[in-house]
Amino acid sequence: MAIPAEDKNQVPVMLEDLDPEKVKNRLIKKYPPKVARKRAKQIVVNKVDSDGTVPQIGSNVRTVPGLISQRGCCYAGCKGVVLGPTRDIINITHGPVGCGFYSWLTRRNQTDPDTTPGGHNFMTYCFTTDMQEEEIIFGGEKKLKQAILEAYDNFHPKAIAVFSTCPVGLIGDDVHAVCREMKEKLGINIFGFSCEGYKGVSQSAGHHIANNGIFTHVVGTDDTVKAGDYKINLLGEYNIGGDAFEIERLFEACGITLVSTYSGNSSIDAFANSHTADLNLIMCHRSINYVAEMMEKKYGLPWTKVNFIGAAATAKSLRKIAAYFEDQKLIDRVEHVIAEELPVVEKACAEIRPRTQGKRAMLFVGGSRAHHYQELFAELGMKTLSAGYEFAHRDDYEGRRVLPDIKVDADSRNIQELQVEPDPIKFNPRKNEKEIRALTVKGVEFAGYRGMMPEMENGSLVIDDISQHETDKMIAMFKPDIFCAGIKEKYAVQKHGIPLKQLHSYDYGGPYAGFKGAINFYKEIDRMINSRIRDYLKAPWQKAPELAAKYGCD
Ligand code: CFM
Repeated sequence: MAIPAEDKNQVPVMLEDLDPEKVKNRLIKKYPPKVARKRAKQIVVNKVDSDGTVPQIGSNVRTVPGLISQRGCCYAGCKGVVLGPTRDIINITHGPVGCGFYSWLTRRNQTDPDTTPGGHNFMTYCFTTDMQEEEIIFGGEKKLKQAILEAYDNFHPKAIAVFSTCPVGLIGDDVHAVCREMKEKLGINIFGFSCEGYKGVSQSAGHHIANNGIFTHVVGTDDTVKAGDYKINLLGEYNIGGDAFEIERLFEACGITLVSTYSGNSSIDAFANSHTADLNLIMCHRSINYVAEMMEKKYGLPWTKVNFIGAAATAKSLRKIAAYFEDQKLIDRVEHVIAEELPVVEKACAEIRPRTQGKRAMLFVGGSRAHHYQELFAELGMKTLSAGYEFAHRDDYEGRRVLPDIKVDADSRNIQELQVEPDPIKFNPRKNEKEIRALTVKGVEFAGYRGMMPEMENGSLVIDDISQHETDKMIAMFKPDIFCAGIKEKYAVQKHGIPLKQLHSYDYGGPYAGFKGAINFYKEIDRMINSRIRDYLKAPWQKAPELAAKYGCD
């Protein structure tokens, strides 16, 4: 079937009716040859072989200048994503005021305010050195020391972290030396991050830098062993829209002790003794796999991948935890919780599903949600036509099995890899090799992640770091029923008459994790795709066709 013209009257086309290679060519047709060649590597027609191998996808490479990308910067990944949600560290942005101000409270990472005596919650504050020309010329270290001192005098926090913005790297301020000096002077934990916005190719570099810093300066500094039989850490869950609250509720119901979450609803004390837990669970592989790997090497803590997005995935993840601890009491309690909660979710889904069945979604988000949210859409009987990450690496697409084949380029080499050795005293393998093997046979896979592509249908288009141009083309060709992305894309997409669900901030909704979250999501998607509001709206060029020529593209 020929690819139809992209116009307002176009009826939705099924991807399976088209040759996906032709669709791909349509996406890159307008680019200059060099750009088209580069983008062609990042747009892949999915094909899953019987052993789970998928085609190679270009990812974690520089965005072509001039293309409108969804990506953020290294500073955003470090300060905003990984360290930002922790309530009781004073996070000082060393840089011009805009970097601090625009990264303040925009991610909807929620927290318990901690109203106990001596408890801190700095989430509602924005701390920055507000660099001026004077510091750019004569250096900003003096002002940074002053800012640390002022923050300390006013709040007496347990810890202060300093985040470098672009100019800091350019003028050569040594934030680490300043932090060491002030740590000595004030006697609290103070540490810095060289997470200048320009480092790496996206916020992914910032995740890595944040992981290194938290591991070096915080993890393992408190050996207090908490009470509880089944102690876990939840890594890569940031409590957007209250997701972590719902997951915490489930852990509590199951009798599982959560030592720390990296870093939704978290406190620095929890990171400090997170090495005393017995299992690391990874939600978002992209942003935090480094901490899991380093904790395994240094402390002997195994990690396993979980997913609490989707009702079935939630039940599966809870069962996985129970299987790991090999205790019938826990297994029974988890089964009891699932038996109590899952039918309620299934009932809600069954009511909504007739209205969502067969509808089509596209997801272009971050480094993990474009995968996880496909679960919820599948539960609603919906199809994911196309999906992609902004900044993920090949292992997030193709699975960790490709790790040895990933070529480390100059941009990645720029980000420090910590050399981690087993701790001479604290290293304690929680399971021996035999136990690990036996559990693997039972389906508890360790240090593994299959990636997004093996779980997507053959023929679906996987697009890394999608551009605005490609987004417009995809929408014009396929008219999906819903498009998932973020605030930067939201209104451009909605001008096509397609509802956009923000999968970063959840718009104003959530939680979407766990059992209760799944119900919230079903209802939200039903409301969005079955709203008739768009049928009543006409753009000026739809009312007056002569305007189409004026505003139309190719
Ligand atoms: Fe992980 Fe995230 Fe994501 Fe991410 Fe993010 Fe986010 Fe995201 Mo926005 S840590 S990779 S850097 S799941 S902020 S909570 S929603 S892009 S898909």
